[in-house]
Amino acid sequence: MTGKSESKVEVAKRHGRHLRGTIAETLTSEATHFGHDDTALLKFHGTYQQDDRDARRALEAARVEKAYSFMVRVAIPAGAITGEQYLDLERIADEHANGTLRVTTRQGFQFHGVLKGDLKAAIAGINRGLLTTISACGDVQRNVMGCSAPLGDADHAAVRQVAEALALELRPATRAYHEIWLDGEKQVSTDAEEPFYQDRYLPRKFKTAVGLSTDNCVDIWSQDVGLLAIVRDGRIEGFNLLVGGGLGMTHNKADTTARLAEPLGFVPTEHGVEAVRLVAAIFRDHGNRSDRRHARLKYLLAEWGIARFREEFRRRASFALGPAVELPPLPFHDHLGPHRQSDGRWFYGVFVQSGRIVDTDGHALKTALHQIVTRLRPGVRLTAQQNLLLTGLDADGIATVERTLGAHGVTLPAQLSAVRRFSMACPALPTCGLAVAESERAIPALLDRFEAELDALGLRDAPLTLRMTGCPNGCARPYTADLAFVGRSLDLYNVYLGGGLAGDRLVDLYRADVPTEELLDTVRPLLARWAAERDGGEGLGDFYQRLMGIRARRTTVTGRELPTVDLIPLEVSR
Ligand code: SRM
Ligand code: SF4
Repeated sequence: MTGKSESKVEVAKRHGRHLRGTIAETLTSEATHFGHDDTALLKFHGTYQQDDRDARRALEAARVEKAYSFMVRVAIPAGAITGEQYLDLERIADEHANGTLRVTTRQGFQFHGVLKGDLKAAIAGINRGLLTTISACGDVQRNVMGCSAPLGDADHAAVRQVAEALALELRPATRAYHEIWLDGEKQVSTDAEEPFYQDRYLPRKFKTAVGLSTDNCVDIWSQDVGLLAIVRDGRIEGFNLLVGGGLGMTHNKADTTARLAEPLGFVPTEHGVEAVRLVAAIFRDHGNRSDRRHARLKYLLAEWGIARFREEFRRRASFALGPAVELPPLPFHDHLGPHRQSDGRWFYGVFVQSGRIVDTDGHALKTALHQIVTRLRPGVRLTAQQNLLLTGLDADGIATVERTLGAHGVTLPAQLSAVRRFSMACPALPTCGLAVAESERAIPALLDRFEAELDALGLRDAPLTLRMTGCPNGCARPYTADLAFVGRSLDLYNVYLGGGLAGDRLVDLYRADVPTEELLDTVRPLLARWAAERDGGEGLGDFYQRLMGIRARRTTVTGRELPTVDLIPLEVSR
């Protein structure tokens, strides 16, 4: 605690009677939208009040109310659902939202454009399919990530079990969700209702992932807390517990930082869930509750240092925390295309650009997936790269998947360029209330241009993560990418360089305030040098680091970085 006064959101939580507020009353009233406190509480229920940013100016000029609608987020531990659940969600998107489904960067699904009158039906429908939206947003543990590849081996199965156990362990206990959305019996809120979260929940969002030393597909270093399973001979020997990662920052604010998690110690397998609960409890009791900009766990780590945090953890733990296991850089797999499961069946990873499942001209991904899932009833898994895996298929099933995708104009993974395959973009405009620039709508054209350039340089298959966001909050994890464009204001981006697929190094600010049209030009000389001088399979971020003579792994970036000076002129050396 800081001794300063509570932030407004803290007050709303404390007065909210364990997430009830006046949500139920507003829901049945004529009001078109919710007030401030309810809007804060609604997030814990998995929904954000938004308005159409494209229409804002015209409505304001006409002195008409904003065009309100809701984003609804489904929390799916380790991104695993059944084919039936997928079809349910698709139907809800058609009946109650804007007809699209969006795979998120944390392996959840989002609906956009849900009107207030549809909100209850949408959330109730999601629950009827045995999924939930509670704690998909809000100051609680968010969707627990875990490698979703159904390889069928012991370590992948264990990751999913731990992710599910963690989700249950830290799910809010309040009955408010059932009362409001599922017509549960009304109860009076008491102090005993939330034994762990109490009346104010956590100071801020809390993000957890279960990773594997054999695959960093969940970007484990950017999480508040990571359980990194140490895998030897296909068995998990325990977890390295990582704490204090987080990517959001604010432009020009040096006291806001993106930060990678650091190892706290080694935790025996059977204590993994307890370890995360302990970290959450320390955060609950000591996190900043007056300034939301500094309320994430990473700022407590920065303030205390790892040694004090470890001491507090040991004081609370019922088990011995060992020294973290030293690991080489973690490999990364995107799981796209056909892969064998250990039971002899197959799974197929489908590329979903920016996670958006929609039919557009000549690219009918939504229809293709509908046909495949209806016909083959595969399992469905969502990946942290906004893609989707279809599981439990036989060899004929793989052929059906490829044929159906091809017939609907969906490019198969083997034909994708690396820059497209590894790309990610956040939703930004027109739904995100915090966006200052385009992202999801801008990235297709940008990728077309990058693809043409990289093809010409012979770099079509060279590993390159290009990530784009409409503001510095970091929702598509730009600060661990090889190359990132982060919105500064409409049509202007900061260009970052130097991360990579391993996700264990943060970027440098390379150029500030670059117009959309000049993004490619800005990095063109560097791409040319990468083509001419790259060392074996070296990725762009690694090449950039070598060029700049940077050896150390960079673990923090602040909102007030200066652009990198070109230490070496960026002409192609001959
Ligand atoms: Fe995020 C806020 C979308 C992953 C950092 N994020 C938002 C909101 C809810 C905007 C808002 O507060 O009004 C965005 C909704 C936009 C829309 O229209 O849908 C939004 N975030 C997303 C998603 C959908 C992006 C995507 O392309 O998939 C991701 C949902 C994941 C999920 O299923 O839970 C998403 N957000 C992330 C990540 C990446 C991750 O978690 O691995 C980050 C960076 C990691 C981190 O948290 O530090 C991230 N989002 C933020 C922040 C900055 C938080 C901070 O402490 O600095 C905000 C702003 C905030 O919380 O105030 C934010
Ligand atoms: Fe919105 Fe910014 Fe997140 Fe993009 S990065 S979804 S613009 S909050």
